[in-house]
Amino acid sequence: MGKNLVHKIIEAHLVSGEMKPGKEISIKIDQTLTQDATGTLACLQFEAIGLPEVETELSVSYVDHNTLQTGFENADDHRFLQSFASKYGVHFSKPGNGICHQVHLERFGKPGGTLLGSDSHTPTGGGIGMLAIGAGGIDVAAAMAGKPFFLTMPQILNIELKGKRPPWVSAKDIILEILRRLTVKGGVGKIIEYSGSGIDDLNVPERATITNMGAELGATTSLFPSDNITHRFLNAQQRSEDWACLKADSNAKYDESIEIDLSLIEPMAAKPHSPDAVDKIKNIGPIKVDQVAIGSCTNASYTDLMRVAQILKNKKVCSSVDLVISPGSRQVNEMLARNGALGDMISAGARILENTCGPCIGMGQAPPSNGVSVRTFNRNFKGRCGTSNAGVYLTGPETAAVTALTGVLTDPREIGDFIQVDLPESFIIDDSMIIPPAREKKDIEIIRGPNIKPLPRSKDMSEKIKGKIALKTGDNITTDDIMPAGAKILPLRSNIPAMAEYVFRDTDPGFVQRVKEYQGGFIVGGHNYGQGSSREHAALAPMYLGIKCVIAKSFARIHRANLINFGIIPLEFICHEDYEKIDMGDQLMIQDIREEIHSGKIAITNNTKSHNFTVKHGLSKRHIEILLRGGLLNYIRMEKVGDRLL
Ligand code: MIC
Ligand code: SF4
Repeated sequence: MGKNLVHKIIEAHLVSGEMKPGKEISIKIDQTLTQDATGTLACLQFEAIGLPEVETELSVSYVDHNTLQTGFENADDHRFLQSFASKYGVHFSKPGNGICHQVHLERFGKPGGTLLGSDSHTPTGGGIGMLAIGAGGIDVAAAMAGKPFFLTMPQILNIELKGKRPPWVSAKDIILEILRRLTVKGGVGKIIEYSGSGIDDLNVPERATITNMGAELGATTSLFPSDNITHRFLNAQQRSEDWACLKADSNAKYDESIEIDLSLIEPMAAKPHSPDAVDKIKNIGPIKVDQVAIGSCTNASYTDLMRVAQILKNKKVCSSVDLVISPGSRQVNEMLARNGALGDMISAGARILENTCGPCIGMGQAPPSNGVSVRTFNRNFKGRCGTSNAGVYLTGPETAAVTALTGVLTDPREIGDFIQVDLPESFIIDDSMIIPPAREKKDIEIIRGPNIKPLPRSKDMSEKIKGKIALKTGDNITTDDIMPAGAKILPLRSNIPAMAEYVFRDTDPGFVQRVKEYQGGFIVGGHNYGQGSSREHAALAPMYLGIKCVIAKSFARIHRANLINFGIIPLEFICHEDYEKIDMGDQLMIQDIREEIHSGKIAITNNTKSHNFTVKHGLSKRHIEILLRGGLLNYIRMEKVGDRLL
């Protein structure tokens, strides 16, 4: 049997372990990416590790999330990040240069390489044939320190795209169809490898739209082969030397395979409040829309926005709709400005925003009360847009643009002939907003504003854990639920004590008060606890509040890793009836946890209900060591690297 592409790339980077699904492996990381909202902590953690310089081939620090400078906090953080980058050998992409994933794809991604990013949409790089994985900031800090990245070897799911997509069916519709079939849990424990004749019709940014939203499937990452289409894209970015032809062997073996006939796909939308609540636009019907937002790392490439501009050309946005457009990068924006497309958008009545994440993470442009917003983004979790009673529909850019004109959710096929937009022969190349690190690093001073507070440190695991259940949740709790974002809270990302005041704000406004009264304790969750973003604040802030264990039916990958990294023990129900039997406020007790944790199963006593039950954890030996030491930072600092003790 031949090898699939994922196995080829992992094999070339394997540091330890066996490539058997479920086994722990570690891989060498070639490149890292951080963004400002998760990057300040990653930088503090790198500093705490204590190396003079990063040890990767390339590390880039992007500022794209927190650019709404309503106070000094964000601007101070930007200065900190820039001085850190200069001192430690990291490239710094200034605010306004674009969204990390879009810029990384344009300027740095390399087929066959590995990329670890402190953002869950790092798999966007899979569109260029890179094994690109999202992780918590501390894992990225460790990779910057030259350490391998540890993960559970996933199963490889082959999605074969067959047939030809009909006109007006976009890459977004393809991934929405996959989400409809597989759900937000369907990719957990898997890497998705795309193949089939259908991929010949998808350019690199379109492939990146699909791998980007693999994050919504819960997949570890998603990957396309690197072929002539990849070569053409890299050539247009004046990077043809970075190209390599990469594909699976013809008789490659996969753990699982599914086929998708592209000719059957129609324009789709994900309905509120989950990316997998997908239906055909024609089935949802012409609901009235208040806002259309086009942009994000999913759908703000040059070809996406050119098609939007062509649809808007010589037309006017409906009087009851607010249309906002945020280009994915400065390169995209400048191309549109120079070829006149930006003028077409402005003339139609679009509000042009910065080249940043913006409304996607609730940094402005919250829809009106009970409003309907159609967005080309990747997440529509309740409240993420900034208005808790608004409904967000996720669509492709064509649907969004047509909807902005009609004022109701509209299938783009209704406007007539398809508008063909090709990738340009060459993009405008201007990397002047990417600042390389200093040559002489020694004397560079790190500039810290008052918003940057020292990292809270966790302590060694105690002998026994006794505490109350501070919250019991249902399935699919997101990290946006645990640690909300938005214009008010995001600026506090470097200040954990301040952030901790907002944990579970929208899900349960009484949580923080209660957990303080309880002096910490337990959280109980359903399936897929912690899906969504990579923000380690969703583990660090509960740790700061004294949470010791989360017991859930199952966990999302990155959040589980973040819990371990910050010394919170992720435990799983063996018998789901035990989940039913416990309630908020119950007092739980785990005796001899330091001993018991080695056995894989842990006995818990519910003192309130006089009930005993057993949970499992599936932690590796390394995870257990990390937890015993109270978290990854303490663990790394104890480890020897060569003959140095960090
Ligand atoms: C998101 O889309 O939720 C974010 C904001 O990009 C996060 C990172 C963060 O919380 O800073 C992500 O996807 O990892
Ligand atoms: Fe930014 Fe949104 Fe992409 Fe997250 S999903 S990186 S907030 S554009």
